[in-house]
Amino acid sequence: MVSEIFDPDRWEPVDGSDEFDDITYHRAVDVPAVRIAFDRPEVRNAFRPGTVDELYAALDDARKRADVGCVLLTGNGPSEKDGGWAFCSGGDQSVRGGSGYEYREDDEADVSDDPLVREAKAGRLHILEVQRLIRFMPKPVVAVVPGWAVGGGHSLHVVCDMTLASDEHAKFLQTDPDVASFDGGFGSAYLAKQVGQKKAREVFFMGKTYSAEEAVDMGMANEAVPHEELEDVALEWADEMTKKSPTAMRMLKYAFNMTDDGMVGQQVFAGEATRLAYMTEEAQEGRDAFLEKRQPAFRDYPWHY
Ligand code: S0N
Repeated sequence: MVSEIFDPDRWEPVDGSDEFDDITYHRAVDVPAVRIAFDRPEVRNAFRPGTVDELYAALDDARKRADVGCVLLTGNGPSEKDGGWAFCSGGDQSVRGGSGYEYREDDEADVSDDPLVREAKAGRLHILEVQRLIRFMPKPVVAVVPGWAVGGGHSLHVVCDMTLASDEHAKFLQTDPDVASFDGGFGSAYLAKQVGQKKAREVFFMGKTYSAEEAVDMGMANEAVPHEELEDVALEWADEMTKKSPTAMRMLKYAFNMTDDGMVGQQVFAGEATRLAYMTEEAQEGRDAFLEKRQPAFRDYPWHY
């Protein structure tokens, strides 16, 4: 069983996804969407370095697929041990070393025999690379939260484009300062853009647990739905979003990002504008003129206003 609320008739495993140990990766049968799920319910879906490697690989695969328009990020459950549900409880504290999270013997994602590669990978905080991948991928990523979203797991839901939560089991909690950790990037500063400065400081400084309804009221989650319906509604959202113009969706995501992302946000948005400009006859005239060693006939093209 993948997860108690997962409908096997609506999904098929992505080729090669059986290589993953800590996540599952499926594509929907009738919607151009994928489902990527933490699969460590016994530790509330905490991520160890290998989990993050796998998550990055699956997200990057989804990013590059031209036939995928939406990514659903979730957590499998419940825990067989105690029935608890989680989206993700952040960094696995049991493998946290002196300067970050460490690969251990049972973490099979540490594939390199090269000691230099092993050293470079030691003590990593590369969940931040995953955050950037979510932020910059040209399609919506929805956090589908069936249970606890805590610490680095809370930061992941914050950086996702939208958050859908189980009204029964979803709980939102920031424990970073309880374990001497701090996400000073999207997890805190971007959260403040969503819920306001006072509330974001409360989330981190007080470490209160918020229900799905409270998260919606605060503006950090979009909707709370009955637990059993969570994945169906997530697919409905993906269906809705993937019926819209891929170009418009991409430009909108980057436009929303741009005001907060500085020069990098401008670069990403401008790259997409350049891609669109390349599709015009005017741009193709520039290329053809160069290849034909002649002056481009740009005066044949209108000065639009
Ligand atoms: C999630 C909590 C609230 C659930 O409580 P509950 O339901 O009472 O269950 P427990 O009995 O506590 O847990 C069940 C089992 O799961 C294990 N477990 C839970 N969370 C973790 C975890 N994060 N790491 C390892 N194990 C975990 C429990 O130990 C228990 O196991 P057993 O049954 O064997 O006893 C509650 O569990 C809780 O508070 N968990 C800890 C949450 C936490 O503090 N997470 C870490 C926060 N920090 C980060 O995530 C940093 C991440 C990071 O890499 C980062 C670095 C730099 C910049 C940014 C970030 C970033 O935040 O992204």
